[in-house]
Amino acid sequence: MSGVRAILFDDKRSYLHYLLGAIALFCPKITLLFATYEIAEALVLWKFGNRVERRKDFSTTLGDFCEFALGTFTALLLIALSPHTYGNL
Ligand SMILES: [Ca+2]
Repeated sequence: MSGVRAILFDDKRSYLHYLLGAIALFCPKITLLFATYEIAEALVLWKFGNRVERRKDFSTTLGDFCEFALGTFTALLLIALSPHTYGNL
């Protein structure tokens, strides 16, 4: 079966990605650092890994970005739904 797959929460670092995504809402520079790290990691594995590792790494890298985005989305949602925010409406 072909297509693009994102493997989410595949290891313990995934929770760190999620947390970093939430923190990035308050410190956007983290997004740049995270993206740089993920792209560098993917390039190293693409250059030196075998075919299976390359395909798996693309899915896990995409998953890492999704975890990060989910963390940001969760933080945004919690802020939007907090009573403090409603108080300002
Ligand atoms: Ca992951």
